[in-house]
Amino acid sequence: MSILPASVLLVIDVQNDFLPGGALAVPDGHAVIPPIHALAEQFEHVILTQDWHPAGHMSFASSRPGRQPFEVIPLPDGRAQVLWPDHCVQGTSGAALSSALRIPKAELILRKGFRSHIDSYSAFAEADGKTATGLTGYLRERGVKRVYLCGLALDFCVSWSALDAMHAGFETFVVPEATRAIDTNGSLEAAIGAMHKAGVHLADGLIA
Ligand code: VGL
Ligand code: ZN
Repeated sequence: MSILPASVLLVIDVQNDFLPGGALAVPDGHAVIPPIHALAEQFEHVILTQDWHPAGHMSFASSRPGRQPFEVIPLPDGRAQVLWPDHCVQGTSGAALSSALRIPKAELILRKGFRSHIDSYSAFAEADGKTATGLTGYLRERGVKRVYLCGLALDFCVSWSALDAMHAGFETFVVPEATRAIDTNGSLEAAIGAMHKAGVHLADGLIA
Protein backbone atom coordinates (compact mmCIF):
# COMPACT_ATOMS: atom_id res chain seq x y z
CA MET A 1 0.00 0.00 0.00
CA SER A 2 1.46 3.35 -0.98
CA ILE A 3 2.18 5.96 1.67
CA LEU A 4 0.60 9.38 1.14
CA PRO A 5 3.37 11.99 0.81
CA ALA A 6 3.63 15.12 3.02
CA SER A 7 0.48 14.07 4.80
CA VAL A 8 -0.55 13.40 8.38
CA LEU A 9 -3.44 11.40 9.79
CA LEU A 10 -4.98 13.08 12.84
CA VAL A 11 -6.90 10.54 14.91
CA ILE A 12 -9.20 12.61 17.09
CA ASP A 13 -10.25 11.56 20.61
CA VAL A 14 -10.77 7.79 20.30
CA GLN A 15 -11.20 7.62 24.07
CA ASN A 16 -13.32 5.38 26.28
CA ASP A 17 -15.71 8.17 27.26
CA PHE A 18 -16.66 8.73 23.60
CA LEU A 19 -17.24 5.01 22.95
CA PRO A 20 -20.26 2.85 23.87
CA GLY A 21 -20.59 2.72 27.67
CA GLY A 22 -18.62 5.96 28.08
CA ALA A 23 -19.75 9.20 29.73
CA LEU A 24 -20.31 10.99 26.40
CA ALA A 25 -20.74 8.02 24.10
CA VAL A 26 -20.93 8.87 20.40
CA PRO A 27 -23.59 6.71 18.69
CA ASP A 28 -21.85 3.89 16.80
CA GLY A 29 -18.52 5.36 17.87
CA HIS A 30 -16.70 2.02 17.99
CA ALA A 31 -17.33 1.64 14.25
CA VAL A 32 -14.50 4.09 13.55
CA ILE A 33 -11.78 1.82 14.87
CA PRO A 34 -11.38 -0.74 12.03
CA PRO A 35 -11.33 1.95 9.31
CA ILE A 36 -8.83 3.99 11.33
CA HIS A 37 -6.51 0.99 11.47
CA ALA A 38 -6.79 0.58 7.71
CA LEU A 39 -6.08 4.29 7.22
CA ALA A 40 -3.09 4.41 9.54
CA GLU A 41 -1.23 1.95 7.30
CA GLN A 42 -1.33 4.49 4.50
CA PHE A 43 0.33 7.28 6.46
CA GLU A 44 3.90 7.79 7.46
CA HIS A 45 2.83 10.29 10.12
CA VAL A 46 0.01 9.61 12.55
CA ILE A 47 -0.93 11.87 15.48
CA LEU A 48 -3.49 10.99 18.16
CA THR A 49 -5.41 13.55 20.21
CA GLN A 50 -6.82 13.15 23.69
CA ASP A 51 -9.51 15.34 25.28
CA TRP A 52 -8.06 15.93 28.76
CA HIS A 53 -10.11 18.00 31.18
CA PRO A 54 -9.45 18.85 34.82
CA ALA A 55 -12.30 17.96 37.22
CA GLY A 56 -14.78 20.84 37.39
CA HIS A 57 -14.06 21.93 33.80
CA MET A 58 -16.12 24.85 32.48
CA SER A 59 -17.73 22.69 29.78
CA PHE A 60 -19.27 20.32 32.34
CA ALA A 61 -22.97 20.88 33.18
CA SER A 62 -22.09 19.69 36.69
CA SER A 63 -19.97 22.83 37.16
CA ARG A 64 -23.05 25.06 36.73
CA PRO A 65 -25.85 24.69 39.25
CA GLY A 66 -29.26 24.08 37.67
CA ARG A 67 -27.85 23.21 34.24
CA GLN A 68 -28.28 19.93 32.40
CA PRO A 69 -25.99 18.20 29.90
CA PHE A 70 -26.54 19.23 26.26
CA GLU A 71 -28.00 22.63 27.21
CA VAL A 72 -26.41 25.50 25.29
CA ILE A 73 -25.50 28.63 27.23
CA PRO A 74 -23.98 31.96 26.17
CA LEU A 75 -20.49 32.70 27.46
CA PRO A 76 -19.51 36.20 28.65
CA ASP A 77 -17.78 36.85 25.29
CA GLY A 78 -20.96 35.94 23.37
CA ARG A 79 -19.91 32.51 22.14
CA ALA A 80 -22.28 29.60 22.72
CA GLN A 81 -21.13 26.75 24.95
CA VAL A 82 -22.65 23.28 24.88
CA LEU A 83 -22.66 21.84 28.39
CA TRP A 84 -21.48 18.25 28.53
CA PRO A 85 -21.67 15.41 30.97
CA ASP A 86 -18.39 15.11 32.88
CA HIS A 87 -16.05 13.38 30.42
CA CYS A 88 -12.37 12.73 29.78
CA VAL A 89 -11.28 13.79 33.24
CA GLN A 90 -7.49 13.70 33.47
CA GLY A 91 -6.14 10.35 34.60
CA THR A 92 -9.49 8.51 34.60
CA SER A 93 -10.16 5.36 32.59
CA GLY A 94 -12.75 7.32 30.58
CA ALA A 95 -10.01 9.65 29.40
CA ALA A 96 -7.74 6.81 28.28
CA LEU A 97 -7.36 6.11 24.59
CA SER A 98 -9.38 3.02 23.68
CA SER A 99 -7.35 -0.15 24.18
CA ALA A 100 -8.92 -1.37 20.92
CA LEU A 101 -6.99 1.36 19.10
CA ARG A 102 -3.65 -0.07 18.02
CA ILE A 103 -1.43 2.42 16.26
CA PRO A 104 1.97 1.88 17.85
CA LYS A 105 3.72 4.00 15.23
CA ALA A 106 1.76 7.16 16.20
CA GLU A 107 4.36 9.90 16.72
CA LEU A 108 2.58 12.30 19.03
CA ILE A 109 -0.31 12.22 21.48
CA LEU A 110 -1.64 15.75 21.75
CA ARG A 111 -3.72 16.58 24.81
CA LYS A 112 -6.19 19.44 24.75
CA GLY A 113 -8.87 20.96 26.96
CA PHE A 114 -6.65 20.99 30.03
CA ARG A 115 -7.31 24.65 30.91
CA SER A 116 -10.21 24.87 33.40
CA HIS A 117 -11.70 28.02 31.94
CA ILE A 118 -11.52 27.41 28.17
CA ASP A 119 -13.06 24.56 26.22
CA SER A 120 -11.02 23.02 23.45
CA TYR A 121 -12.47 21.04 20.59
CA SER A 122 -9.81 21.69 17.95
CA ALA A 123 -6.41 20.04 17.89
CA PHE A 124 -4.97 23.39 16.72
CA ALA A 125 -6.44 26.01 19.06
CA GLU A 126 -8.56 26.32 22.16
CA ALA A 127 -12.20 27.32 21.69
CA ASP A 128 -11.35 30.98 22.38
CA GLY A 129 -9.76 30.89 18.91
CA LYS A 130 -6.55 32.46 20.29
CA THR A 131 -4.73 29.97 22.48
CA ALA A 132 -2.69 27.75 20.13
CA THR A 133 -1.77 24.14 20.88
CA GLY A 134 1.45 24.31 18.82
CA LEU A 135 0.27 21.72 16.30
CA THR A 136 0.45 24.11 13.34
CA GLY A 137 4.14 24.75 13.99
CA TYR A 138 4.84 21.06 14.60
CA LEU A 139 3.29 20.10 11.26
CA ARG A 140 4.88 22.95 9.28
CA GLU A 141 8.34 22.24 10.64
CA ARG A 142 7.93 18.66 9.52
CA GLY A 143 6.92 19.55 5.96
CA VAL A 144 3.30 18.44 6.22
CA LYS A 145 1.05 19.89 3.52
CA ARG A 146 -2.09 17.77 3.86
CA VAL A 147 -4.09 16.91 6.96
CA TYR A 148 -6.51 13.95 7.01
CA LEU A 149 -8.93 13.69 9.92
CA CYS A 150 -10.84 10.84 11.48
CA GLY A 151 -12.15 9.89 14.93
CA LEU A 152 -14.71 11.41 17.32
CA ALA A 153 -16.82 13.39 17.21
CA LEU A 154 -17.41 14.65 13.67
CA ASP A 155 -19.57 17.60 14.71
CA PHE A 156 -17.21 18.85 17.44
CA CYS A 157 -13.55 17.96 17.68
CA VAL A 158 -13.15 16.57 14.15
CA SER A 159 -14.88 19.47 12.37
CA TRP A 160 -13.30 22.17 14.53
CA SER A 161 -9.89 20.65 13.87
CA ALA A 162 -10.63 20.47 10.14
CA LEU A 163 -11.66 24.15 10.00
CA ASP A 164 -8.52 25.19 11.85
CA ALA A 165 -6.34 23.03 9.59
CA MET A 166 -7.83 24.86 6.58
CA HIS A 167 -7.23 28.26 8.20
CA ALA A 168 -3.64 27.29 8.86
CA GLY A 169 -3.20 26.62 5.13
CA PHE A 170 -3.17 22.82 5.01
CA GLU A 171 -5.11 20.97 2.38
CA THR A 172 -7.68 19.26 4.57
CA PHE A 173 -9.65 16.03 4.23
CA VAL A 174 -12.16 14.28 6.47
CA VAL A 175 -12.53 10.52 6.03
CA PRO A 176 -16.29 9.87 6.34
CA GLU A 177 -16.11 6.12 7.08
CA ALA A 178 -13.77 6.75 10.00
CA THR A 179 -15.77 9.33 11.96
CA ARG A 180 -19.15 9.52 13.76
CA ALA A 181 -21.17 12.43 15.21
CA ILE A 182 -22.83 13.29 18.53
CA ASP A 183 -25.54 15.33 16.71
CA THR A 184 -27.08 17.59 19.36
CA ASN A 185 -29.09 20.78 18.62
CA GLY A 186 -28.37 20.60 14.88
CA SER A 187 -24.62 20.32 15.40
CA LEU A 188 -24.02 17.78 12.64
CA GLU A 189 -25.73 19.80 9.92
CA ALA A 190 -23.95 22.95 11.07
CA ALA A 191 -20.57 21.22 11.07
CA ILE A 192 -21.04 19.75 7.59
CA GLY A 193 -22.14 23.15 6.27
CA ALA A 194 -19.17 24.93 7.82
CA MET A 195 -16.67 22.39 6.49
CA HIS A 196 -18.18 22.53 2.99
CA LYS A 197 -18.06 26.33 2.99
CA ALA A 198 -14.45 26.37 4.16
CA GLY A 199 -13.34 23.96 1.46
CA VAL A 200 -12.64 20.87 3.54
CA HIS A 201 -12.56 17.83 1.22
CA LEU A 202 -14.13 14.46 1.81
CA ALA A 203 -11.52 11.76 1.26
CA ASP A 204 -13.18 9.00 -0.71
CA GLY A 205 -11.64 5.73 -1.71
CA LEU A 206 -8.84 5.62 0.87
CA ILE A 207 -10.29 2.58 2.56
CA ALA A 208 -10.54 -0.52 0.37
C1 VGL B 1 -15.68 16.41 22.16
C2 VGL B 1 -17.51 17.30 23.18
C3 VGL B 1 -16.76 17.63 24.28
C4 VGL B 1 -15.12 15.70 20.96
C5 VGL B 1 -14.90 16.74 23.23
O1 VGL B 1 -14.10 15.00 21.08
O2 VGL B 1 -15.72 15.83 19.87
N1 VGL B 1 -16.97 16.69 22.13
N2 VGL B 1 -15.45 17.35 24.30
ZN1 ZN C 1 -14.36 17.64 26.05
